Amino acid sequence: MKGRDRLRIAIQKSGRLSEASIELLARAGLSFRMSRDRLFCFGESLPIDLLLVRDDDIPGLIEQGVCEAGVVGLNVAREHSLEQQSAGKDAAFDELIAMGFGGCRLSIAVAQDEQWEGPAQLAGRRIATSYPALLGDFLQQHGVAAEIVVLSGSVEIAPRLGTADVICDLVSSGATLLANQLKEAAVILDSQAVLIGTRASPADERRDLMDLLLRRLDGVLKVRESKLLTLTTSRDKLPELLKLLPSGDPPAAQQLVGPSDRIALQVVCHQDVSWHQLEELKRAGASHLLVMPVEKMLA
Ligand code: PRT
Ligand code: ZN
Repeated sequence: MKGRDRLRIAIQKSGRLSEASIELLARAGLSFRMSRDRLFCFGESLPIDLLLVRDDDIPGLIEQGVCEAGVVGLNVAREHSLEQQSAGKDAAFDELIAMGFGGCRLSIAVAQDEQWEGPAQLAGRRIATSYPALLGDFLQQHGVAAEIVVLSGSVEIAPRLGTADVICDLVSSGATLLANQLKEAAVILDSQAVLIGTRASPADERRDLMDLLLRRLDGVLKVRESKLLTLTTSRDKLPELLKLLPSGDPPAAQQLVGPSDRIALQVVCHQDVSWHQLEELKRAGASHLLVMPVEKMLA
């Protein structure tokens, strides 16, 4: 049978991950033409197309071979893998790249006035969630027997409705919990959007496309996290400053113009540089500190 020569990636059609997924793929040099029914995006710059679907369908679509990769919350990927595991099957996808957006936590939340002392407190209680497999796994790891009440949405109102005592739901700012007189008690999973992809890599042109995509996304994500830090200082302060520099590439030093011992330092840092770090550097003798975003990088 002839292999396929176009790669398909499934992303969320409309929701929290949609815009950021398209934006990241665009930064990796992919451009698309949207079909009229807005279910498909034809890849124009590369033979990589997008399927626009509900996030929960993405793992299954990869398993069925409809697409080779997809962007989902780690919460969705892990829930699906655990479900497959308990049905005696292996998940057909790997978690390939953490995409750096869609950050949230899957957490246990209890009433604000409840004193939280640990998971043992959940024994015998009713816990509402849309993530029964992840919750079940957490309870099992802690040797706790509780009743899992599966709800597909509005989990946070279950305690008020009397259908559960406790909830296990996604939290980002925590405002929803607060509005429902609940508080975050224990984090079950730290989540963010991930690119998942077929475990068995396709034996045709799609394999090279997948490699190219992964390389480019890796580059885009590295650049996004990187900052260029420059500062000036006097030569005698250098040893102390080098100890304080955020982790990054080896710094470059240049003599400043004029008859002085002042030098300029330049370093590509692999993460954001905080105000606190800048203040520490200044105290140790740095001045003219600048932090700049990095646009493109080819190491
Ligand atoms: O229609 P479809 O099925 O595709 O979308 P969906 O409704 O299932 O998903 P969507 O768009 O709500 O979320 C997609 C993914 O975004 C989730 O699977 C998570 O990986 C991620 N994500 C990040 C979140 C949140 N942050 C988040 N805050 N998903 C849900 N929430 C909920 C939270 O549970 C609360 O009810 O948003 C509400 C606001 O949160 P607070 O804590 O800021 O108040
Ligand atoms: Zn969904």
